[in-house]
Amino acid sequence: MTRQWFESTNAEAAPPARDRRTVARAVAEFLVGHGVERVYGLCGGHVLPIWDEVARLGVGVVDVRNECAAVYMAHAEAELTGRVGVALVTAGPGLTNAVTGIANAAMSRARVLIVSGRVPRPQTGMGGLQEIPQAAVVAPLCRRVEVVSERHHVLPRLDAVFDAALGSDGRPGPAYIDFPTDLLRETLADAECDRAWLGPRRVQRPRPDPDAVAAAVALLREARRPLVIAGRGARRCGTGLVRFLDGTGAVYLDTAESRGVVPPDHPGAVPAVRGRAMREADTVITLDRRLDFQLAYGSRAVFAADARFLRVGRTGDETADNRRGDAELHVDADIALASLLSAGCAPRNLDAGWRERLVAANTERAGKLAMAMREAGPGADGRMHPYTLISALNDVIDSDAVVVADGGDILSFARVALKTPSYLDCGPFGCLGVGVPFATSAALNLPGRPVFALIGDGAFGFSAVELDTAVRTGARAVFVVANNEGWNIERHDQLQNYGGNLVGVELPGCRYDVLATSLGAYGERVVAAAELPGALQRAMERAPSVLDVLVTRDAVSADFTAGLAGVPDRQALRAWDEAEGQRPNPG
Ligand SMILES: Cc1ncc(C[n+]2csc(CCOP(=O)(O)OP(=O)(O)O)c2C)c(N)n1
Repeated sequence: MTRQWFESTNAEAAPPARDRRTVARAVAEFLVGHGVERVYGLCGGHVLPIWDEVARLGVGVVDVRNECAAVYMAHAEAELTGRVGVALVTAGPGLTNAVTGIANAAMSRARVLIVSGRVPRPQTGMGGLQEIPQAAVVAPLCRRVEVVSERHHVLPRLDAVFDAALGSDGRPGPAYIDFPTDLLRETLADAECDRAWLGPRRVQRPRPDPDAVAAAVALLREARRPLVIAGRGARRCGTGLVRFLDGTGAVYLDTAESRGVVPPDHPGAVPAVRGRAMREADTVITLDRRLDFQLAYGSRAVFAADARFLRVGRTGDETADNRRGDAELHVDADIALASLLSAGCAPRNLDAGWRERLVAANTERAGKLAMAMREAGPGADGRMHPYTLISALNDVIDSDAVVVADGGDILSFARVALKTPSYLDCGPFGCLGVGVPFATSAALNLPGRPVFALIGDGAFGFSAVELDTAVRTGARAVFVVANNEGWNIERHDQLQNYGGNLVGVELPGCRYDVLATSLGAYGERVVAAAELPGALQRAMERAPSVLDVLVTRDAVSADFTAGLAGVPDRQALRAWDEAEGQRPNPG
């Protein structure tokens, strides 16, 4: 069977827009006016008036199989393009299905707008079809929530939620708006539709306070062992971040939020000795990066007890979460770095030996990893090591590629060893299931760029049916399933910490390649390492495609060894947890 795509961008085929400007039409015009070229969603009567109008206006409608995937796809568009990603979901279960995606976007501060319908006003509170308190469900997760009931509120409230998602006056993140279906069908009079609302706002970017810059410069000049840790704001910096590293002699750690901004071979980059850099730096510069569990909450037990922090970010979320900065700059990272450099922030007395030792240790560790990858043999079950799969993938991932990782152990192996020029993964929400939707969205939004997703077999199951969406929309992504027939990182946890009482961690016998072919994608099972290069070539040529690669369950990942899966009490990693416990006055 040949599957064909009918992305509803076929505005020419659709009946022309109606003369009457309904509220739904105005919503669609607003989205078009704000540069929205594509929405992700699933149809439903409560939201069909908007669904219909966006398609008539030529906006692409990527129709998914579960609303959660729509939000993931909007999230990926936002992350990869900087635009606001829009999900259009119906009332009730449409929205509740979307909630995991909304929470994920909230944790990742992704620019996502969720548009929904709701029960018609005359039926409100009467037990109508699909009626739940939608705004209350999403309120804790969204930067702004608007429940529209009046025609003259439609455009101003859309403007407010769009701007909130964009984060032009604060941190970005998901925003939500809904309309009762009867309102969507009403006509919007000219007086109720000021065209000024239909265009995007001019984004204004604050300048740094000179006193705050002076304090930051003073702190940096005294630094002997400076470390920069970059979050999402670094993406704005381009070469400015490299200039800052070169100008200050700081060592550098990226995070998943800032992957790709600084080339991995930059002389200051020390990703393989992350813990040591955190422990030994005397000055830590966080760029638009929360001190969350991945950064030990900024703890004095993990970072040097007397380390001083310069925190850069637009809001208190990025400059004072868990730990106040000794200096704080409330501006975008690129503006902050340029101001600091031009104010002469270079350290006066850099400990060059420290940097050299750290870089040498990083090189040694990276060498060991390369050797471990080369030598990684099969497990006792005879199946290939995940590193063998990752090595084969690295051979085909070029600097143009977008790479997605999703899973437990396999995500941990990928984080250490997979080439990730542009990168998305489960994020701080640990959100299994993003792999297929993220990669599908990447392929749609960045056509021509190769897209690879490396996904655990467990994680794959959450969104596997979205392969159908990839096929229908012609999203040419390569999905590689690392199939160890289990929820392996949890299985290891049960083996080590629960006396081997294995409960609910087996996923035997699934054929993800056959699943793929049943949905019209190319599918191939790979058992032997020698088959990988050929299979990857075929998968790239015939994408969307699934390689179902059997990997060993005996390989133990760094995340498992570090204790992440076991969820320690005070910190995310066991060593950090123990250090925290030994602090005289933990607080
Ligand atoms: C939605 C969701 N459910 C459950 C978990 C808990 N969890 C974390 S890793 C993991 C196992 C993942 O298995 P798989 O994707 O097959 O990767 P593997 O560990 O086998 O490499 C589970 C269940 C989670 N993070 N997210």
